[in-house]
Amino acid sequence: MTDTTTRRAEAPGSLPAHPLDPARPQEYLAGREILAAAGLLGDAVRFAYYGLEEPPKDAVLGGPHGGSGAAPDRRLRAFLIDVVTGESADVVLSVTQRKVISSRTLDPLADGQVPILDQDFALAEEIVHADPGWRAAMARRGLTDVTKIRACPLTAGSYGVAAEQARRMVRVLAFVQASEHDLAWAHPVDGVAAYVDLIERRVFKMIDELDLPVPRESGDYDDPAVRGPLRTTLRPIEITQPEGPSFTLDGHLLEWQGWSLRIGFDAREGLTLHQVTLADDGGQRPVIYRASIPELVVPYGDPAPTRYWQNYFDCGEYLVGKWANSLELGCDCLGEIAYLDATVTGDDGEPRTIGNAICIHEEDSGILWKHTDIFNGSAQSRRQRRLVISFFSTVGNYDYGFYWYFYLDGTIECEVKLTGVLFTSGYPGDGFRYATEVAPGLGAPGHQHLFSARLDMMVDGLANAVDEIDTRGLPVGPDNPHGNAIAQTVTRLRTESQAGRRAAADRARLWRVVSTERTNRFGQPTAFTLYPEAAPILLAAPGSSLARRAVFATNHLWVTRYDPAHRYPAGDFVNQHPGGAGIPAFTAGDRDIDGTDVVLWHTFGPAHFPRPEDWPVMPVARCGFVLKPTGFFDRNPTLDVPPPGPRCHPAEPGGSAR
Ligand SMILES: [Cu+2]
Repeated sequence: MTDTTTRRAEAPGSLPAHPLDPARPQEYLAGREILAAAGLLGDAVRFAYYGLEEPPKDAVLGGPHGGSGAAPDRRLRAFLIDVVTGESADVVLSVTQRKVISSRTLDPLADGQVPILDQDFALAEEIVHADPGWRAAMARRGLTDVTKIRACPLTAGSYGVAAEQARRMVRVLAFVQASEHDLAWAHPVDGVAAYVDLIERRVFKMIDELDLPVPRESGDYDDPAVRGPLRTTLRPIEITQPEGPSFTLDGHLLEWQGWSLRIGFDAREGLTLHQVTLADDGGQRPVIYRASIPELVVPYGDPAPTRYWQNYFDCGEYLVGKWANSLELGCDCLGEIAYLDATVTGDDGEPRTIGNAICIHEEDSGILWKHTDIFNGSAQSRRQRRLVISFFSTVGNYDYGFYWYFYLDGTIECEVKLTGVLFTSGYPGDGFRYATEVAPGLGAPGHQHLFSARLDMMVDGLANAVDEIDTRGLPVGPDNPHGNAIAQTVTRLRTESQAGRRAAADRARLWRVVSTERTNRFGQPTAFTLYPEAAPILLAAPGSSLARRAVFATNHLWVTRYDPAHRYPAGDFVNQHPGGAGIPAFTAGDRDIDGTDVVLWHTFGPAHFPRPEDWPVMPVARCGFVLKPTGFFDRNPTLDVPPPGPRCHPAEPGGSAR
């Protein structure tokens, strides 16, 4: 194997070099001491979230890394919960000033709950295993050995039920794991849902409505009896870069082929990209101030009384970054790889470093451009390359790979790879509309994966605006007598209410982020354009609980004016939140967004009705979006890319390509 690791970015003990660098282990520890000294850490207090409180943009851009002035405070934000009383608080502290800056006690009815804790996984199982009602429900199904039943703590949502709203609760579904290596997802115990109060540590309600047999067929794809013998016909593919990669990584600053960006990582959002700029005219031109996927909701479409509430917000409720995988060279990442570690914390606020969490490498990406000219005989082709920054996270049954690609021609692409194991149910029989039968008696309900990308744009500066571009054929008329006319219509989205938009595949709808200050040689604004995939938005009914809680997913695009407090599109506290937070609150003021500092919120992701081929482990499905420079450059910026090798030069027929 020729794959190699180029370098590690830094020693874990070194001091932060930049205000946007992720929080370090010693900062988490110092922060915990500050919280303890302020009396906020009793024995029963746990950290449901702990991460860097990024300084506001003006403090970064005006500081020593962007201009003049002092470096901003290093601050951390903690969501604390007392697991005996249930009281939760949102606390911001300054490591620099060694003090608590703010602390607010949450009101569960208005704010909902802090995210699921690590300990809740084991606790939920312990609680149902000890509950006589749940044991009786299992026994009725012939399941008397509860040690072989796995329980999932599933976020409860908010359905206006008084007995639920003031509690910190999860709903628990069960799966049989007959042996240590059995794949439990293959054996759902459908029809039983236990509602668990995590503070009282008891089952307060049982739903036991349906009696489908537990599907028996093994889903253990590691088991030779299930998968069969491994194929022997694949010959090696080796990727070599004998002179090393073309990027440099200095701490968290990554530079490649004119691109410059900073890499961050957060327990809630996972990978974050900062200060993305492109070299041109001897300087670095800003493109994006910050890009991340701060929310992801997975709503399931089976209306069964035991499962209608299944919709998981994997960032706001489960903290997708906390579940990042340690990536293996030669397995997860091929070629000349640089890794960055990520540090998150456990329930006790103790730092936990995930080695090799972020993978950085360069890839060949096929043809960049190519032409054989029929007149001058020039035959030229160039190879496209991309810089890949990625991480993988396992949230329960699913695994998500988050990939950001930067290309030689200025294109930026975000791709999410969805894999892992389907969430399963019993399959009642032919004609059942809400699931696919993927093994005998085993259903996989239809669902969506709706991601929200937060793109804090900065195209050639802070003064930006967003245009919606539609391309349409025009009707026959005096200007179009033969009916062949194709035209673009450009509509400026002037206010936040106007900028709640849906994709339109039949019009090739695009959204263009333009500089309102800089123009290109044609006098047109320099711009980057968002190309959406136009998959369905939220399919849950308007007026449903989920439509209130995931307003962000009811459009493909929102545009807001930058506000440092607007970070999460379903609100800061998502777990059991009744709705109305995030996007609807951010846009309530209907601010002017023409020529200001704008943030785009882009919803994307598949409506996933599973196939039998998605079982027992799902081949990667892809979704994402693309951002392309549009008049940002005055012409193709890759004419200077050299031919890939001597054989790519034909024998000088008509001189070099112009
Ligand atoms: Cu899916």
